Amino acid sequence: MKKKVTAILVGISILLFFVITSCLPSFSLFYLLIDDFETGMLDTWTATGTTMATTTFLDVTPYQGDYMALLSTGPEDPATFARIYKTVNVPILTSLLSLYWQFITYEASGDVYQDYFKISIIDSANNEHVIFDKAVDDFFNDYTMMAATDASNNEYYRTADWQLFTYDISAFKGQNIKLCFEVGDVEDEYVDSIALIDLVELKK
Ligand SMILES: [Ca+2]
Ligand SMILES: [Ca+2]
Ligand SMILES: [Ca+2]
Repeated sequence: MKKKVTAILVGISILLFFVITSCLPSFSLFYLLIDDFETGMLDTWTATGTTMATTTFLDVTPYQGDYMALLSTGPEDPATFARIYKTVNVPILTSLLSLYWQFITYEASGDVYQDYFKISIIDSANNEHVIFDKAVDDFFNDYTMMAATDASNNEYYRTADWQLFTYDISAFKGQNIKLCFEVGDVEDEYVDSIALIDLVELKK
């Protein structure tokens, strides 16, 4: 009888565990919201350069909710790069890093000013794994870039829409990693580029 009760209690506990973990996505072993920037702050990130959570930038609004992260190589010269990173414990049952991004640049294609946007993972042994790294010409070659002008009538180009980026993060399960985003000027300091990021998640 005692064994039967114990078995039932164990069964109920397991059931409750799965119900609770599926109802509380941010505490689940299967899911971790790294950031959707809806607090309006980047205070959980270590930041260098011009970085912020913002509601709009030029003609772009967030992919999700009211806020997105912005990293810019401007506006104060000689701002040359911006970076944010945070330490994340990768839940053992997640295998996919998923996020949305846009790249905006005042540079033109086919020149030496190959400003870049890079995403990297620094593992628990402090090794950097670059998982996304594109420069101005890559964006023009690989994506639809739209031309527009800002309030000062300066021409800029931007990816036509939010882009989904996913990466198989299985190799880092259970580890404390640093997830880093960086945008940088190349060759000059004065013509800037901007990366926008939203809805950064780890999924099953
Ligand atoms: Ca958001
Ligand atoms: Ca530049
Ligand atoms: Ca700059």
